[in-house]
Amino acid sequence: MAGGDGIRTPATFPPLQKARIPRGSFHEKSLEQQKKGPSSSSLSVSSNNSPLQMATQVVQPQKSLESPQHMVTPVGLSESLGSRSTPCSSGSVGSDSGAAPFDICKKRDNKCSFKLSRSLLEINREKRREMEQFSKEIYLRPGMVLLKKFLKHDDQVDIITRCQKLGVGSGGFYTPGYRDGAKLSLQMMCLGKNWDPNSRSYGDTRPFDEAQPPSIPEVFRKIVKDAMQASNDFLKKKGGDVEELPPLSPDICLVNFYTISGKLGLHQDKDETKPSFDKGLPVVSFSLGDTAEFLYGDTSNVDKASKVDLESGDVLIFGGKSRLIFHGVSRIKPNTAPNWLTDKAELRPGRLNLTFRQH
Ligand SMILES: O=C(O)CCC(=O)C(=O)O
Repeated sequence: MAGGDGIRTPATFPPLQKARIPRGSFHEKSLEQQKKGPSSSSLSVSSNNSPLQMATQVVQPQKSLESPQHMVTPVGLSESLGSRSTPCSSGSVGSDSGAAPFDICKKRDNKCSFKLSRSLLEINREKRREMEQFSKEIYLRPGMVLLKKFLKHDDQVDIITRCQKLGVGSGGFYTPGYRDGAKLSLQMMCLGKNWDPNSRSYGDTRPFDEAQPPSIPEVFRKIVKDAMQASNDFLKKKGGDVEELPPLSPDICLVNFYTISGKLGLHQDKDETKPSFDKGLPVVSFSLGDTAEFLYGDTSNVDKASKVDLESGDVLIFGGKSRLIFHGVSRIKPNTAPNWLTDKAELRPGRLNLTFRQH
């Protein structure tokens, strides 16, 4: 494990409240706490007039056929980020041992086929509308590219279906929880290698049940490769001194399922190896289901972070100069998943996120 101390960890930490978590874990600190600073215990966030705010606008596809606009905005101080601590890949010191495996999909019929609650005609109409919004690349900053709507519809359904099946099996989703029994409203599963939130290190099995993480499906690797290719083609076209990113051969995938109250505090992904960082090997992130407000910046200061929406089908890549950016999820926007997806894949309300890395 490279990166020394602050692996996937914010730079500063508030006093522990409920959980007895090893000091320094980024799970300790909610976004709210990060905004307020280590000494604050208040839950509300007030002003939106911070001189530290930086506003950036880039192009984003809209729901209509008109000229697409994508907003990348600073994190407004007026935004209430709630008091929950960071979920999922944040904050686990235990598991839900004995509990039924978490199913990211709603109930299916006995034959395991999907029940459609809306007519195929309606679903196809919505799919056509979405396809007309063509995919698009957005340059967020050096080393950081967002591929809007990159994941094909069938691939999105396939990814959810595979994660659902893996998630209810051995090494599947579990509820990260605190030692005192407090639970977080987010589920996590690792593929390839296990990432242990307590030691912030990778291993072959997970400490609490010795389960081996399932392997990364080959189809997922192929999509990662295609996304890297698309990103580099885009960067090449951009020209100038824009850096292309080195190819990633992922051996780790963290799968997070955020419920609609899920969040993830600003942190860096620093648990991979030094050679991986030295080469600037990127993190490739798939978003499915409800939209996430994603924060990113050079420090763990939420007020200085920029914000971009990650919608279902989006692929975010950050490597090279952006490999160690601070990033997190400030909120999940309820009811924003495309209807065709929730109908077909029967995904629960919330968001599925897969981040691929190379150890
Ligand atoms: O959900 C996301 O988009 C980010 C996930 C993440 O930062 C992580 O798993 O380390």
